[in-house]
Amino acid sequence: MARKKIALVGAGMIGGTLAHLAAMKEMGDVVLFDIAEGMPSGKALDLAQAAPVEGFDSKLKGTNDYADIAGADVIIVTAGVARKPGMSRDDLLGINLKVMQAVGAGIKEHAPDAFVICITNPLDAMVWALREYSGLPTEKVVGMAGVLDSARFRCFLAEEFDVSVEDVTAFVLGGHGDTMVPVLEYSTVAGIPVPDLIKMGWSTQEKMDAIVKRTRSGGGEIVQLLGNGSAYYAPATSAIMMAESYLKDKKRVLPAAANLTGQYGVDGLYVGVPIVIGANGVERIVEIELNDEAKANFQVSVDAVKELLEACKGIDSSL
Ligand code: TXD
Repeated sequence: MARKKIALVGAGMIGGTLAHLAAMKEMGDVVLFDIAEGMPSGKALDLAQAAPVEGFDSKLKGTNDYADIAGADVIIVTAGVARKPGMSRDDLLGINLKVMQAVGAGIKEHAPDAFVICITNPLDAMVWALREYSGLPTEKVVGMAGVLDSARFRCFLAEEFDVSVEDVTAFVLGGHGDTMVPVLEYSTVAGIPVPDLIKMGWSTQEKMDAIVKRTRSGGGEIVQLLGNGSAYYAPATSAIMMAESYLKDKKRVLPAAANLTGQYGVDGLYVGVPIVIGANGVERIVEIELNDEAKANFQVSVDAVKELLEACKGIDSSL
């Protein structure tokens, strides 16, 4: 049986970390694609030289040629540029939209059967554009943000409750970052919902509000500390979890940006919701009853995504 193939489009900070994780877990052979010359091959060679020490047999290859992603089972896209000082959100949108056009064409031509996970920001718009440009079925194209946002939330909750991160589950909806909607009623410690934990005296509503706020700006906190670039360890590990659920048909229930077709009253947009990821890609969209506050917050997220899509359509009228 042939080994699985994982193609990483964008071999920067997240791309390199994805390659390291995929190889260490022996998820399959790894191809690192980037437009930068030399760099993807350098990273692939460096990682290949870690193989004898770690004992993994995954083969690694760096490339500037889309033909090398042919036959990939999973493609994780981080290609693009991050916002630099003086650049507006629309400038960034215009540049990364062009990148998605190139990446979408490459995937369409060489790996139309892959399961594609998009990470490039602004996430909810870029995953939609990548789906449009690649022409892949909507259940085979998803965006990674919710796993990361909920991991940040779980990390802070575990710290506050002084319990293992493993016993904390978090439920988040909506867009990436500022418009993320944490649902406290469905966030738990070993099955006990957060509002009950507050009643039990484990924490206070004020502390929960502060944690929600910190989670929403979790990416910005790291950008400021790093001084050069954005988070990459947790984003990479989050995307790997989604890839594993697909490759192993685990049917994990994970928050991710998925194409909605009427769920939550939304049609034709990619928004963060809990989904089931299995061998068929997005196998189910989990639709729960939201309380009024969550509904209102979710709507803010949806409106923000709509605005971004309009901006994309303004830049490229073929969309
Ligand atoms: O939760 C989330 N979705 C995110 C998103 C969390 C953290 C970071 N998030 C976004 O991921 C971030 O705003 C960026 O848009 C992406 C990738 O972040 P990373 O830190 O890996 O960025 P790098 O190191 O700049 O890498 C981007 C690479 C770089 O090597 C470029 O040469 C390459 O993308 N690039 C391209 N590759 C292929 N094709 C094209 N056209 C291209 N343009 C640039």
